[in-house]
Amino acid sequence: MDNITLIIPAKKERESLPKVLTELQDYNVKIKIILESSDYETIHSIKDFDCEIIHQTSKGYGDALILGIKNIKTEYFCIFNADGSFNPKELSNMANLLISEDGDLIFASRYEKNASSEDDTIVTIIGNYFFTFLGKLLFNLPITDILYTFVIGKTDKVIDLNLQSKDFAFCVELPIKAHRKKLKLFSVESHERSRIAGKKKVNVIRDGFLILKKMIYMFLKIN
Ligand SMILES: Nc1nc2c(ncn2[C@@H]2O[C@H](COP(=O)(O)OP(=O)(O)O)[C@@H](O)[C@H]2O)c(=O)[nH]1
Ligand SMILES: [Mg+2]
Repeated sequence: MDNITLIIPAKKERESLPKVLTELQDYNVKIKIILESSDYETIHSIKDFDCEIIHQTSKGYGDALILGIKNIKTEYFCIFNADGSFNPKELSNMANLLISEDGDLIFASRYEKNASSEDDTIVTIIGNYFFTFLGKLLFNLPITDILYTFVIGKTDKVIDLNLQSKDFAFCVELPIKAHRKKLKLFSVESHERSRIAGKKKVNVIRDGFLILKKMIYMFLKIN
């Protein structure tokens, strides 16, 4: 797996990120953490780990991922979270599938058969099903969990998409643009763990609205 770079956006994750990086020491992957320079506590918490830190000049989850993508030098990339909810044990299965099925992007899914989430609440389950349904209805997306954004794929293909969303609308811009470019995408089952510590950064109302707006704009081809 030395040809995979994990891009990990992090915001105020001083309790979780060191544990995530400790767990990742057993895996032969390159790691880039993308965060704001002012996030001193998170930066300090990972000073002893072998990973690259990339400082954002702007803000936001999507902004961090776009910056991370621009800096990848390996053939494959993976979007990974700093909160401990993604299990690195799933990486090799995802990477093997990408290669054996000659896919471009694989989207892990909490809603496939034999999948689960310890982090979902009733509200997030409803939201996730709603946005995944909308993705199928408006864009015919062949994925079963549009907002999870535990994604592995080919670096050159994702760079080509020229992604723009600086906020959580990134989660829908990625599969919609990829499908429009006729990339080969599919879902694979995943078990989401609960976050280790710290606070969830997604605000259901604010970010739900931004995501809905992005989907409508993309459907109408406004941007
Ligand atoms: N750099 C950066 N990372 C962020 C931002 N918002 C969230 N993240 C990171 O993105 C990942 C997903 O956020 P999280 O709170 O776990 O989202 P949720 O579990 O889907 O509600 C985590 O690693 C966060 O630390 C942000 O504004 N900037
Ligand atoms: Mg999370």
